Amino acid sequence: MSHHQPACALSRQPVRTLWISDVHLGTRDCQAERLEEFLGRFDAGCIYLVGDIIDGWKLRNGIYWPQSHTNVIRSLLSMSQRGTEVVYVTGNHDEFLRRYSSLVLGNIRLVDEAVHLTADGRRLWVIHGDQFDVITRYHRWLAFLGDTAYGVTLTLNRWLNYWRRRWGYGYWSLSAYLKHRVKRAVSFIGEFEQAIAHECVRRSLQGVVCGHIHHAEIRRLGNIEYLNCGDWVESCTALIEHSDGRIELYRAQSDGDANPAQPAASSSEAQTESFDQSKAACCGCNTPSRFSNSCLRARPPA
Ligand SMILES: [Mn+2]
Repeated sequence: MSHHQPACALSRQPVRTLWISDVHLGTRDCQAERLEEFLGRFDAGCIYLVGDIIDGWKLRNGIYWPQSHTNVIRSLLSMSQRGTEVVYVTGNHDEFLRRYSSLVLGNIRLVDEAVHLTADGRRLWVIHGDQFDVITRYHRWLAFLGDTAYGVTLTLNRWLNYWRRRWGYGYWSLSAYLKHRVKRAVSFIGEFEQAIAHECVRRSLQGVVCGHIHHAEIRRLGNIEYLNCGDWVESCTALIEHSDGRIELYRAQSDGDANPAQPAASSSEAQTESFDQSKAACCGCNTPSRFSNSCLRARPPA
């Protein structure tokens, strides 16, 4: 477990917007401590919670709700008290909230989707994304089944990393690895991205910020900017908009060191992180690469 050091209020980095998704509060695999540490680093004008923040599917099978999960909610509420606008975009795991959509509580808004205007004038669609996943949309039973298999992988992952830690190795996500291999192979991610980008074109928006597939990424799909927040179950990723409208993909490093500006250290784990980072910060190519890592080139400055 990482040591929890609440950032001093004065040292919070001012940013225009934060996006996080797929936190899955109410499940054992939610990395709530790391999220809370992340939230404490920034003073944001607006934060979008891009769905699957509270996992209603898991809460149905008995409550799992440790203090760290309450702390995340508390951090979000105190951000809103400090003046951060909070937009909660519902996802499929928190679909129980969808019946309250368009609820407004002070500067907290509950919506099914939103349009965000960046500092440099781009209009981005903010939506969880399950609406574009044929599996969750048309085969709910399959989605539940997949959810169970996913849960098993995450449990294996916890054990694996317990032993890796004991033997002095860094954190390594089995489920992220499997998902990358398997889902890429069945072209799940590619189709999801294409479908969502297509809808952006139809709505004449410049891009989309979504979550759902637990795969953080910033890439161009034709004329559409595709931004995925990732998750706080495995990868611990978020999107940050700076005051000039530039959007950055943030990856929390394990064990408390979460400074994205820092170059990777020499441990094997840090190398994995920087490998992922360069991949995520791609890319000039328009074709979704399903079987290769052809997106390893650095992204040209926008
Ligand atoms: Mn989802």
